[in-house]
Amino acid sequence: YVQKEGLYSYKYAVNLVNRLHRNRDIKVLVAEDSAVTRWFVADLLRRHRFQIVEAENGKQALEAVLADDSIDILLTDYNMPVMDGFQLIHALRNKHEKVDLVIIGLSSADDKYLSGKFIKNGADDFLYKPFSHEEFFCRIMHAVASMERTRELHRLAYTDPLTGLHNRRYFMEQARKLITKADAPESALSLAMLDIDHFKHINDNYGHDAGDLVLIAFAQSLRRAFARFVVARMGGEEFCILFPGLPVDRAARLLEAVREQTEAGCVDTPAGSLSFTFSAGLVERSAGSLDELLKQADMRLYTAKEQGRNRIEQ
Ligand code: GH3
Ligand code: MG
Ligand code: MG
Ligand code: MG
Ligand code: MG
Repeated sequence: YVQKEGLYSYKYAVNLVNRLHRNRDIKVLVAEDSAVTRWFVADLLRRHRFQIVEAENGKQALEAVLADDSIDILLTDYNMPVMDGFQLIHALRNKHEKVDLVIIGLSSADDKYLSGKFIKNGADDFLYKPFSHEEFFCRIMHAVASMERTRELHRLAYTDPLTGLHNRRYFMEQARKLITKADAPESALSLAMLDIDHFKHINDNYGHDAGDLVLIAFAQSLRRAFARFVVARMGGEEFCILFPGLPVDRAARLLEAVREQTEAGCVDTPAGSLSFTFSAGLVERSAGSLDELLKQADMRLYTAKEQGRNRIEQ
């Protein structure tokens, strides 16, 4: 792999090949009214293996982004007919709350103020036209790196490291969103709070590592059974599931199947094969807040425990 300065090292070349391979998953929208510039930019991007979508003006670009959630990066010109670059960015950032989309403005070098205006309107970066290939790729790869960092940060912030399920933070955010969205009285929404029975005994008798394996196995069965719903580990051996669109009796039937399956199954650990059960409190959304709903679910869970465990209280 030769460049002006000489040969790249083997390690650099391998990194580059991997990078190019990953670029295949990244979709870039080029919004530019000049066919020549659009072709030039798309050609550069194609060389780095990006997926490319093109738009001839701001309106087309806006429609493309709204119709296709998989667009990761927008490269936009300022001066375009129908809708210019600033109007486009403004609509995306403010009206449609597209916060994850990386936006890079293309400014002509003869207007020194454009770059600042791009950033103020919500662009992440800008490029003066004409640009060198080197700068173009540096800017794009910088944007890709920052996009990947942000996504990784999101993943870490919303995932429980032991089980890989969503965590409490994710659950609370989603629940709050869904509860306000499902405000129409006809759209049901159920919430279940699950807690493994006598989990302390499992830790005491089989060891903490075996306890961890039980949590992982339980999380796996919840993920499989409730793939369509929001499942989260709230902490310790407590899990919550949100069932948008399901009234309690239907959510109860689904949960009951998992309760039976859990009771009948077992988990293999180095300390031996062990079985466990769980209890759950199940509620349906009424007029109250999320906190009230959680409190109610917790009370029912407490009742399920009092009444002998391994049961679902609704
Ligand atoms: P109950 O049936 O009333 O729910 O009894 P319990 O023993 O399940 O409940 P308790 O709250 O007394 O004990 C929960 C235990 O879970 C205590 C804590 O040490 C353990 N625990 C919390 N997080 C973890 C974890 O990540 N791994 C393991 N192995 N244990 C954990
Ligand atoms: Mg233009
Ligand atoms: Mg407990
Ligand atoms: Mg417990
Ligand atoms: Mg508990």
